[in-house]
Amino acid sequence: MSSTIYKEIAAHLVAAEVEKREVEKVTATFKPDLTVDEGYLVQEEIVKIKLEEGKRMIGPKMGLTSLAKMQQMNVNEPIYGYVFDYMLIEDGGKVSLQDLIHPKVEAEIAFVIAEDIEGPGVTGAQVLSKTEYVLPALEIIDSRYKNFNFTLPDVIADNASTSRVVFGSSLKKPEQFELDLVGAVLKINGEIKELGAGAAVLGHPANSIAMLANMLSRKGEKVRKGDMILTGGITGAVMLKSGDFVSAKFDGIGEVTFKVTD
Ligand code: OOG
Ligand code: MG
Repeated sequence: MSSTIYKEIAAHLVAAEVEKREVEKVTATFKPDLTVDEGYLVQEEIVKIKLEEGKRMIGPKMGLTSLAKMQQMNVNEPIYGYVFDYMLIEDGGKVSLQDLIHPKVEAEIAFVIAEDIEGPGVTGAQVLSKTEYVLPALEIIDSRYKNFNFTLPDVIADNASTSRVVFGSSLKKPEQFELDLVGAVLKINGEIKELGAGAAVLGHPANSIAMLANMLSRKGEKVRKGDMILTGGITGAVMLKSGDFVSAKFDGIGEVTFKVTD
């Protein structure tokens, strides 16, 4: 099939993001038989549009890597998407609801990669030996689809709902921790909303990066030195409202916060 339809769907989803309006899922409109591979073709077109607009890519991210997330979104496989510079919010910074559609937040452990990691066959242990730092992160997801209602190909096409990312300012060497045993607490206005441990993410967050490297290898790509990568929400995501003060704390690793405004 010609790539026109993927370009058309990509332009439609980018317009929804830019105009801050929700749209019906692709499988209910453009293409009921959209496959996972085609979802990634649409995602690639979105990446092209952003790069053509002069946006800088920060790196890939993983999503739907914990049971909590898979159950909440009613899908059963991890996916990846891409983070761009305009999505970054500084630690302690502000996110305005006016810039977004219906944002939710999730607590994640992020990795800074020390050396290129090329699949297939990459293991979590290999990832750890090529990791410079780990750090706390909060991802603000904002599916362009009405009510976050999507199938696996839909959410892949929508760049995995990626919208904003707050990376924490405390960088730690990974060998100081058993990342699977690290506890995570997500609070809003001081109230605990979700909690979990690193092991929620595919047994160990490093396994998420290994899976990413193995998935990227299918199209001849790799995880790159310097990439700062989200490994996926440890718990379910929580809806945001104006005035929320959001914090995620990871035992020994540190805390990351932001504030929600109108
Ligand atoms: C898809 C994005 C998932 C994660 O960390 O699991 C994701 C969604 O839930 O809308 O970023
Ligand atoms: Mg996420």
